[in-house]
Amino acid sequence: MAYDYDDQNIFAKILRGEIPNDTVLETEHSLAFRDINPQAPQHILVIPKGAYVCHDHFAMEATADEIVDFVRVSGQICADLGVTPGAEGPGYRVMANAGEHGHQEVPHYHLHIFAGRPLGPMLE
Ligand code: IU
Repeated sequence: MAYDYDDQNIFAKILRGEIPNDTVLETEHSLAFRDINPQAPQHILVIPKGAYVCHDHFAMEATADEIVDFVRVSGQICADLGVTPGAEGPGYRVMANAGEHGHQEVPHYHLHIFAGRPLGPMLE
């Protein structure tokens, strides 16, 4: 796989502190912040701090530490929101867009977490 990472993308600027964000959780390898245009009462984006373009890029080239940190952050957010079915919460959705057919708008890997309302069927 060969990915050209555009370091001028908006999330790269957020990571460099050039643009403000509404941070929910930050760790050594990951940052989670509120989506600027929320599609649900809770809409949080989780991004790795590393320069990964999309899900498969991250999954195949990130270190084990980065991957564990990222997945744990996503789970911690769900727990913090109180939406986990394991604690009798109402549930949530995690989703990652990739490339043109996936309708990815920002070319820095990000996981969407949606919660706070019934989310309906997965695809339009
Ligand atoms: P997508 O998966 O690449 O389509 O999602 C990009 C998301 O980034 C989308 O939900 C935007 O509302 C969100 N976003 C943001 O939170 N802050 C920004 O400055 C920009 C986009 I530009």
